[in-house]
Amino acid sequence: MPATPDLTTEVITPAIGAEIEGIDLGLPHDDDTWNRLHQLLLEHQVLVFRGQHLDPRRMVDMGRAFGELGARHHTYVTHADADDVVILDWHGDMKPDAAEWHSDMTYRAQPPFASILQAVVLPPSGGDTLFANMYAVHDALDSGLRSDLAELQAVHDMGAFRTPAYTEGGNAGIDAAMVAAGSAVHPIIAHHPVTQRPYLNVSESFTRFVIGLSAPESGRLLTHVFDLTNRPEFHMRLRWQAGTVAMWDNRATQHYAVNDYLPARRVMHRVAVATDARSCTAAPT
Ligand SMILES: O=C(O)CCC(=O)C(=O)O
Repeated sequence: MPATPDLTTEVITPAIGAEIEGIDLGLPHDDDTWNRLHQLLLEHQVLVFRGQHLDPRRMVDMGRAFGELGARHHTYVTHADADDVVILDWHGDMKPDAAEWHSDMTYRAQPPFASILQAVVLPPSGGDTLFANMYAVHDALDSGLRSDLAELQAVHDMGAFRTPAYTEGGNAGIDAAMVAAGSAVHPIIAHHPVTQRPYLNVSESFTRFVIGLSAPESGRLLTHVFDLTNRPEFHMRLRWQAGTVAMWDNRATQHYAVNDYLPARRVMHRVAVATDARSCTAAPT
């Protein structure tokens, strides 16, 4: 095992993200190193590691250093060498499905704690990913609205993933996909299980309806808070290089994969870490 690496941290924006240098994630590391990375993840919410080129099995090992894997996505294909690695492969006239603000799989009662994503094939330009700090979005809410939202919960479901389900199977296809993906009610303002900080826990991809409101009231309220997530002062923008690995804390962040590169090809590998081994807590409720 290599000596505990001397990590260098470069903050990406005041809101969110840090590039971490001085570590080869393809090598085994001691607990101190993984603990340090976990601490950095809590602090910066998104960690970016350049030049890693991880074999899918090493991505799995990295994920397992943080917790149990699982919560595989209901539609993506998995890698032949490691079925905990899903492949996101977009090209030609396909319609990439992540060009919307979201936190991963919040239509589940226990969404994954973190995701690890590696760029494998990139278009000549474009294909960046934006990340938003949802603590900061919460903190920017008007105080009256914030206390109203603190009392409310919302339903999350699979959102636009209905389209491929319908195209492939009609009404029955949607019903089956909704059952497979499930739906979940979460508080609109959740508390991070480790930092205890409040964050805004609704996304335009997956939050459908505010419990207890009429449809127009729910729509107006959600549109208002989705608009806040769009403000660039809460963001970082990751320009990928092949072999760049990013890890994000799925609990108080959202991300948006910019769809500006087709028909060129973009291939990413992703591992979802279901539980946070260091906090023994799985769900951001
Ligand atoms: O492809 C990307 O940059 C992000 C993909 C994504 O949204 C996800 O992994 O949840």
